[in-house]
Amino acid sequence: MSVEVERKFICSADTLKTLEEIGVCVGQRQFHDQYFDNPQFDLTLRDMWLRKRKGCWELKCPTAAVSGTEEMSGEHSEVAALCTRYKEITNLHEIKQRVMEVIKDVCEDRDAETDSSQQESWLRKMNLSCFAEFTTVRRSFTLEEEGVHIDLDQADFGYHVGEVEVVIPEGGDVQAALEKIERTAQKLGLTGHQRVEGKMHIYLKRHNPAHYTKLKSVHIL
Ligand code: V4E
Repeated sequence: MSVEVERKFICSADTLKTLEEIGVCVGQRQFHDQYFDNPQFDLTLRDMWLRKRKGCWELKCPTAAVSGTEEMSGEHSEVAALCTRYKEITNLHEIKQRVMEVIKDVCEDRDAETDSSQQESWLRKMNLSCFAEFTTVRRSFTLEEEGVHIDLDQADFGYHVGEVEVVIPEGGDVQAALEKIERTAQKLGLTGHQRVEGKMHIYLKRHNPAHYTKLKSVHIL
């Protein structure tokens, strides 16, 4: 299992120019994301994000609380505050297990009526349906700094956002990842001191403001 440490940023014309100078564009692709939850939003209210992209499932979950040995110094805590950290689970069996631990309302009869999409009967059993979907055009860059990946996303609802990302193994060196992200942010001339909103923030504000407000009130968004 891996952990994604990531800082989002708004990509100004100047930032783009710098990125094109110091980074290598490794490609552009387009994908459609569908996010799933039950009617009570039991997953997202636990900061768990179940997604299907290009036929593959992924569950992003919060990492365990910062332990004593991992405590951040002042400088690191500032960087950490701008970043998110999520465990990424891509094994479908494990995803189902994790989701089942949270969703108590599992009903074996729910798929009795139709078997048109038998493969995904687990979604019906757990009463999961798509609550958000959008298409993204993504340009990806790498930098000389090892393990740093930069994506520039353009969502089909008109939001542009960049992210500097470092993926580490579970239990890996979070501080080293934060340092790489900080060095990259400095090279790109990023100045913001507040977390930048992701695509989901903007999508939910527009399409499900009540759920957006709920997630904000419990500090998940
Ligand atoms: C974790 C999360 C969501 C799932 C999507 O995560 P995100 O990294 O924003 O999307 P994307 O398309 O870049 O995924 P990738 O291709 O890197 O796998 S939706 C909302 N969250 C929580 C969240 C948060 N609380 N704060 C910020 C800044 N971003 C996401």
